[in-house]
Formats: sequence, C-alpha cells, structure tokens
Amino acid sequence: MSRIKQITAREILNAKGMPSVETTVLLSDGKIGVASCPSGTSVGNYEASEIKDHNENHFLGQGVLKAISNVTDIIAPNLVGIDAIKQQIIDRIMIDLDGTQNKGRLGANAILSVSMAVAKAAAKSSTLPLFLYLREYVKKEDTPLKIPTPLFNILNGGMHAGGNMDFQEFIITPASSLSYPDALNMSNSIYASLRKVLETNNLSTLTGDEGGFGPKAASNKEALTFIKEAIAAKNLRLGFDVFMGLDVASSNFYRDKKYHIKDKSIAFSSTDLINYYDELSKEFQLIYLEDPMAEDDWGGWTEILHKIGQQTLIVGDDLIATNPYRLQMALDKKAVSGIIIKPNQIGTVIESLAVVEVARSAGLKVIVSHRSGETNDDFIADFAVGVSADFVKFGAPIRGERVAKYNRLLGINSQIKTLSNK
Ligand code: 2PG
Ligand code: MG
Repeated sequence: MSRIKQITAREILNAKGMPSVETTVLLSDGKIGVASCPSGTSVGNYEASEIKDHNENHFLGQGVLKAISNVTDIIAPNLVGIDAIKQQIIDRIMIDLDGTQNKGRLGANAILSVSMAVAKAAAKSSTLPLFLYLREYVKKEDTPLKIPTPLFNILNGGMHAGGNMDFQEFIITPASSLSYPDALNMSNSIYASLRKVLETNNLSTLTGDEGGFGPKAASNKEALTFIKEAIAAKNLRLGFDVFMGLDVASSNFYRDKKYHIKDKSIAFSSTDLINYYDELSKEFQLIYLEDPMAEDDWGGWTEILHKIGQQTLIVGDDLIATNPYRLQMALDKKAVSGIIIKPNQIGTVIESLAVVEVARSAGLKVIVSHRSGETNDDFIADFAVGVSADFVKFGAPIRGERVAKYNRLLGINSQIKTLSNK
C-alpha cells in the first residue's frame, strides 16, 4: 500500500501565459505524480468553477494563489495517509470538502490538479502505465485498447483567433481505419498544404490559440473551402481518406434567441442555422458538429439531431460541460449523439470517468478534449486511451502544449504494440 505522504502546489504558466495550478503528490513509497490544470477561453456556463485571485497586481487578476493555498491548507491535511489507489475515496473527500455544486469554494483547478496527480502517482506505484491504470476504473467489455481517432483543429476562429470567422474550430479527421502515426502524418501534410492555400490567397498564416491558422476569411464557408482545397492539393479524397468537422461554439454568437454569423446578413433562427449546417455538411463532408446550437437552445438541439444526426455526429460540449445532470437532460431531450469530455469542466478524475460510463452506455460517441489554455500536462492522452474514447481533440499538430498530447499517444501506441506482441 502506498499512502499519500505530502501534497504541494505552485503557480505555473499555461500556454497563453496565464497562471495555472500545478500539484505534486508524494507517496510513502517515494513515487511522485505531478499534474496541472488547463483553462478554457470560451467557457460554458455550466462548467465547474476555476478559482482566480482577482488581484490586478498579480498576473492581471488571473493568479491562482488562493487555489494553491486551498490545496496545501485544506485539501492536503485531509488526504495525507490515505492509500493513493483509493481514487474514489480521495475524490469524494475533495467533493465534500468543497461542498458546492460547481466546486466554487475550493476551485476545480485546485481539486482536479490533486485528483490527476494522485492518479499519476498511484499508477507509478502500481507499475502500470497511466492509461492501463485508469482502465481499471472502467468497464472494458467490447472496448478495444487502441488510439482514438484524432480531430485536428487546423483553422481557428471565434474566441481563439484574431481573424473574423465566427465558428471556433475548423477540423479535419483522417479515416479511422488509418493507423495513428499515419493519421498524424496526414494531418501534417494537410496543415502544410493549407498554409500554401492561404498564402496563395494573400491571407495571414499566423496561428490562433490551438495552433490552427487564423486568417481573415470572408466567411465561415470560405474557410471550409480553403481546407477542401488543401485536401485536394494533396490528392486526398474528402469523404474517403479524410473528413471535416466544426466546433462551432455557437453560444458565442447567440443573442436574443438568434444566431449572428458573417455568412448571412440577417440573423438566423435555429431552423435557419440547421438548414445551413445541412447545406455545409453535404458540400464539405462534415461528419462532426460540436456545439452547433447554443447551450440553452434545447429545442434547436433536438431539431438538429433529428434532422441531420444520421449523417453527422452532433456533439455537446458547452451544452453538457462533462456534467452528469446536463448529460441526463441531453439524453432525455434526444439532443446529442456525442459528448466532449474535459476533466476540468467537472473537476475530478472519478466524476469524469463516471460521465464517460453513462454516455457510453447510452450509445454516445466519446471525445476527450483539451482546452485552449493548455499546459504541457499529457494526462488526457492516457485518459482517452484508458476509457477507449472514440476521438481525441487536442488542437493542431503543432505547438508544444498540443504535441505533448499527440506525442504521448505515439508513446502509448508503441506500448500497446509491445503488449499485443507478448
Ligand atoms: C472547446 C475548447 C477546446 P476552450 O470549445 O472545445 O477546443 O475551447 O478551451 O476555449 O473552451
Ligand atoms: Mg467546444
């Protein structure tokens, strides 16, 4: 048995230069787990709450010193001495210590960094790689050990870039039959091809928060056209070799029950927007639509799943916020066919695993996702493989904090091969 001996935390910077909580858990056998929390930019209303200091003289109010003292002064004394393998008990203690619905007292950033660091340390003690250790917590029947299909966000709009597309993420996803290394290679070549297409059109190739280009395209549709051209230039077949998708993050342009996007001069009703998605889906082989409707437009969600759910995966991110109650609502209202899982939206490893379990047994596709304000922590790569996620969404195949996850998947891919040769 390896007990938690010490928990320390410090302030580090994430990829956007903003403070994040990094926690270190030391066990009685000397094993250590270190984990840090990401932050979102387009944050949903139903997410667990990150605690910030709001002291303007310290990182413009974004400091996390309070969250850190919550780890060291409140959480640590309650966890020291507990067997690190008891993740359920550890997470439950933190949930109870917090005592709020949204982790607003101690902070999801404080709680999650401890939760992930405990899991990492316990995995080391058990001598299992983290993905296999996490797999012990999920039902494994019919879920093969494999690398999930990657969704690469190669054009950034919305709140993630200074361009003028309203849709937040323009995504390519190689055919799931491709091996993971080949998928990575394909994404790299399409990314390079897209750079050329943008240069030919005299558009900027500066990148946004998640590594995708952030050009000032005339419309969302034009941005999709650039990607289609980039794919064709590589002699790849859209709809066979590679598919396209969007994280629309539509809550960001939903005002007065209407959707306002550059593609049309008048605002869209939910039905107008759904018809537009239908048109785009056919033209661009969109197999994936994340947050196509705003987080409170339940009628729109039910309508879109009913109308185009056969051809396109309809995925809830801000809608569900990795929250079991929101997931149940989405299931009751027949709103989605897929769910985004972001551990920091709910705040503990165990609750994230539980949401995956419910989603999977309801037949939803599971997509494990990064945040725009990532750190170099690669926990979610192991988490995604451990729970047999269908897809991962870790951004463009560039930038240190994104490739940290993609590279970890390469490592896991080799480990899986070694295991299956044994
Ligand atoms: C999203 C995420 C990650 P953010 O909307 O899916 O891509 O963005 O972290 O800014 O919420
Ligand atoms: Mg999203």
